[in-house]
Amino acid sequence: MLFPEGVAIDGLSGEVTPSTGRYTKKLSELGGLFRDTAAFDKAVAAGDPVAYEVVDYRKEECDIAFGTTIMMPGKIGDEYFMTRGHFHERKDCGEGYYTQSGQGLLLLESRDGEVRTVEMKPGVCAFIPPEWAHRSINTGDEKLVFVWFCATDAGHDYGTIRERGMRKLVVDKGGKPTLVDNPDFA
Ligand code: M6P
Ligand code: ZN
Repeated sequence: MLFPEGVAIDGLSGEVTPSTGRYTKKLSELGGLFRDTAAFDKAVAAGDPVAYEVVDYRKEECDIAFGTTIMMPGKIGDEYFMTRGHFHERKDCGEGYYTQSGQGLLLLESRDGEVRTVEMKPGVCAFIPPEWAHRSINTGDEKLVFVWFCATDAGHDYGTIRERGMRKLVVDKGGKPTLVDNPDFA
């Protein structure tokens, strides 16, 4: 039987207490994500920094799960540190991202090619509808910390985005995050 409990979420560190799992994505695990491969190789060789960390609170016997994502600031070429991006395997599952600290941009793309962005800033909860791929991008100089919540069995479909990329990129143009066409979009 599951029992209720309060879960503390620290909005600055992203720590979840108690948590049920966590993983860290180092830059070297994100090969193919950034266009500037020379800058990527250089950053990996120079210490392979952590790009983001995901902490979760999930119980397989329950339909909802939540947790945090802690994204480090950084850039590879003119692209900011970002998550891999995914669709959900379950076609009826959306997600919410409630930003607690930092600054970012959520890049979304529907199955039929619509593109939208939602600003990620403290106090804003982004609604991610089902069948929209989503990638979070830390456009600031500090950690970007947000709480996510979705169905426990929503599932991650990474293949689609990994194989053909997203239609748009968010790049630093003169210090401003700017949405541009992805020249490599297949
Ligand atoms: C959010 C949630 C997680 C996801 C994480 C990292 O925290 O959507 O489910 O795993 O971002 O994103 P990705 O898995 O695309 O690298
Ligand atoms: Zn998701």
